[in-house]
Amino acid sequence: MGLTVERSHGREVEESRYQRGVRHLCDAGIERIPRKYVFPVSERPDLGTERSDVCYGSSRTLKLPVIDFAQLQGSNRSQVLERLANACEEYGFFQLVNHGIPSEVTEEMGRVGRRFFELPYEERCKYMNPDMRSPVRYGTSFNQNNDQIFCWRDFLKLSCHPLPQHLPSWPSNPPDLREIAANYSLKTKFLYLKLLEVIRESLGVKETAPKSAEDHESNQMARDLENGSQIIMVNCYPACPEPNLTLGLPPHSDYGMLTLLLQDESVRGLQIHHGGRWVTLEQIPNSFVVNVGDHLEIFSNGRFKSVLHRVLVNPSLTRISIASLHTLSFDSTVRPLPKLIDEANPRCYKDTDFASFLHHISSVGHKGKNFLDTRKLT
Ligand SMILES: O=C(O)CCC(=O)C(=O)O
Repeated sequence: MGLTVERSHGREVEESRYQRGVRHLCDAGIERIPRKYVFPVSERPDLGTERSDVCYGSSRTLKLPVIDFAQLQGSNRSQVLERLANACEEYGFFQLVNHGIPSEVTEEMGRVGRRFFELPYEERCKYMNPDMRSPVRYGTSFNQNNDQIFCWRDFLKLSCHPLPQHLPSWPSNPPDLREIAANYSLKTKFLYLKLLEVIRESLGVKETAPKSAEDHESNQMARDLENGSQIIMVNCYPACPEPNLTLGLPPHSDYGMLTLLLQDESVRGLQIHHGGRWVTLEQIPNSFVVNVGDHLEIFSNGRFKSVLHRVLVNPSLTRISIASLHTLSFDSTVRPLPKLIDEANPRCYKDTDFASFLHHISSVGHKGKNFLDTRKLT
């Protein structure tokens, strides 16, 4: 009896250690990863024999289609629109260059994100909060309340809309984090809205004076998108002594319309599921990796794909990435665009909203594309 109580107390102590995050675990110094982080053999990454730090996981790499944002404003617009639509259909991802956000803004954001994770645990943990709905959260794994196996990631979540409401609750340390992240959020929101305009055009939607109920609905949606949700996730994947046994993030799709991802230029790690296998994305300096989320897959009635992706960890380098996730406001509804529904292309998805996604992940968890699957009409 005494032994059982002691064991269960030991497990609780271990569990509370993991709840403090990977960075905290690594600060204590470890040579092997605890069992809590070991994925089943079938879910582990195949890292081959590659051992160099920067090229880690590079045995199968992929160059994403490149979209030159500046060219969308010029005479090549229709060709770029076509390339964009093809990328969203075939890969669910593309790489955006010449996007107009100065490199100082993106570099500062990456640096301040890194500095946040270098703060002492006592400072970071002020923002620890197990409630997934909380607008500001420092946390670990994917969903630390539900995950049986923890992934090798800590994160800082910053809700950005409306900014004046949320800004005062963002971390006050590092002292310049609020200013840098606020500037970054405004610039990425502007870029997202521009991109979405282009994406809607590539799906055949034009902003016109409303002539029909359908036009009204479409214009209402444009307004909803402007007032929509933006969440910045600063992801930190500490160097891992056994990267072949775990993942920084397990396979998942993003819930929203679009995600603009700023990758760590010196450490690869993002893999997408393409052509039936996992491939590591090659990086292009000064670019964003942009991906289609579940809401855009629904809106496009399945034409654009919200593709599974996951993250590898590195044996000796800490990787930082900044994901800016955009979608409708919390209570707006997304549904397939009526223009894209006909006899040959019947409606594929039920109406959905952000609130039901949050309810789904906090109760069932988020594995693969399981949320999108619940929205499918068979
Ligand atoms: O770190 C990355 O490269 C990807 C991050 C990601 O997939 C996410 O935040 O959902």
